[in-house]
Amino acid sequence: MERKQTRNTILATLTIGALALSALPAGAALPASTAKEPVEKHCVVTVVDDTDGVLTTGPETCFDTEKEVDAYINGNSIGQSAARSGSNVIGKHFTSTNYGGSSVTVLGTTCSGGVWRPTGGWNNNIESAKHYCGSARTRFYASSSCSGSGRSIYGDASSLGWMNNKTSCVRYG
Ligand SMILES: [Ca+2]
Repeated sequence: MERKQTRNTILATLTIGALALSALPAGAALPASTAKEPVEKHCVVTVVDDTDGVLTTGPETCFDTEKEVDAYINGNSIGQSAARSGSNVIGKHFTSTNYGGSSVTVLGTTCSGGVWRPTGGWNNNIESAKHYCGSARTRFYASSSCSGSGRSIYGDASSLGWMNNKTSCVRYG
């Protein structure tokens, strides 16, 4: 009896939850033109702490375009592209293949083996990456501790292949 009541309570909770979820799209009631695709964003995160090789990044600064990211990084006017050398970029990751979708650029100091854990919408979402670590590799792991099997790149990668949408930890160098 008690077990059944518990089960009914759970079912009721699930039903309410489902109703709440199904209400979200209807409640959005956006104009058709803005309801099609998730809006792409291009963000920059900066390493603010490196303790024992774990890179902690500060709040995201996001823009509508990559050009704005480049300008932000270079401190130049919008329209100038970022120079790879001389910047502090240690990685740039994209949520779709072929450097598409949204992007997150990681500003750090060196590619000396530090690890960064993608947070929020970046976690389990990376599918391509541009490489900024010179001859050092950048390695993508499914494990949030950057252990176990991973996929290494030594140059730009238009697809992470079997690691697409699985990265929870990135090691630079
Ligand atoms: Ca993705």
